[in-house]
Amino acid sequence: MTALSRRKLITGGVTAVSGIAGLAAASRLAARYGLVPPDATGIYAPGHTLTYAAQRLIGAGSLAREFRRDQISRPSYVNGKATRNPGFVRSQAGGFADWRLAVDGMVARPGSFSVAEIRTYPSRNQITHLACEEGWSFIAEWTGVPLSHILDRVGASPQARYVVYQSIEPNWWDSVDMEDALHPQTLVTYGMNGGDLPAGHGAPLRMRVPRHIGYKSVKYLTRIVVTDSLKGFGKGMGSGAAERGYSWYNGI
Ligand SMILES: Nc1nc2c(c(=O)[nH]1)N[C@H]1C(S)=C(S)[C@@H](COP(=O)(O)O)O[C@H]1N2
Ligand SMILES: [Mo]
Repeated sequence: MTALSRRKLITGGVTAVSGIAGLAAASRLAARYGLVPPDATGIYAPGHTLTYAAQRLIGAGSLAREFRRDQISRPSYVNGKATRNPGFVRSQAGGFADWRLAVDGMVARPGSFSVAEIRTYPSRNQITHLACEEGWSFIAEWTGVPLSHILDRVGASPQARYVVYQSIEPNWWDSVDMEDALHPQTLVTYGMNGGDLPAGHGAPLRMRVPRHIGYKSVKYLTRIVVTDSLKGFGKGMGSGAAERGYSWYNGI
């Protein structure tokens, strides 16, 4: 069977049984094809699984909307002040000269990159919408290097299934599957609206995942880990936010 006809078959199966009565059956089918998200436990399991499986099978590869420059929100909404994390404050005082982004896990060439080094990689600009789960949102232009470029550089293993990313703030970490990690709009950003990324928006480096709700765009990025399982990270739900009650998969 070709990949396309296999995908059609699975899509048909998952959606055909997706009425309320079919949730459990859809979950079982999704499980068989590795389409169960890491936070699918207890009463949320069928709903989370169905959302994720349907997105992966039907919405695969789609792009988040991009806007025109005159649609950029001015001023940008900032979710409070910059972090007071001591490591951040110290590094900021030195102009982030000592900030490092460590990239390891299932990679051939683990590395630790300075902000200056990351700025030399091929960059991309995009004007996208960031929506918080609390109801506010803003449009901004983001500049950064595609995560896929960094994964290429370090030689990420083809067996990898997820990319975990961590902030200098211990509670803020998240992960995406390889489809979102390799997505052309998923960027490690250092610029916003034509200037440097402001401290409150996550300087000096921030993961920007415009296909997902705001909390997946983790600020003050310090580490990226390539892995085939999320079990060894925190409570195994793939996300600090998921441990606080939000969904791991929250695609838009
Ligand atoms: N490190 C870190 N990343 C974070 C957060 C945070 O508090 N700390 N807040 C998240 C949430 S809930 C949202 S909605 C967005 C807000 O982005 P902004 O501060 O650029 O407006 O950042 C996300 N990334
Ligand atoms: Mo948020």
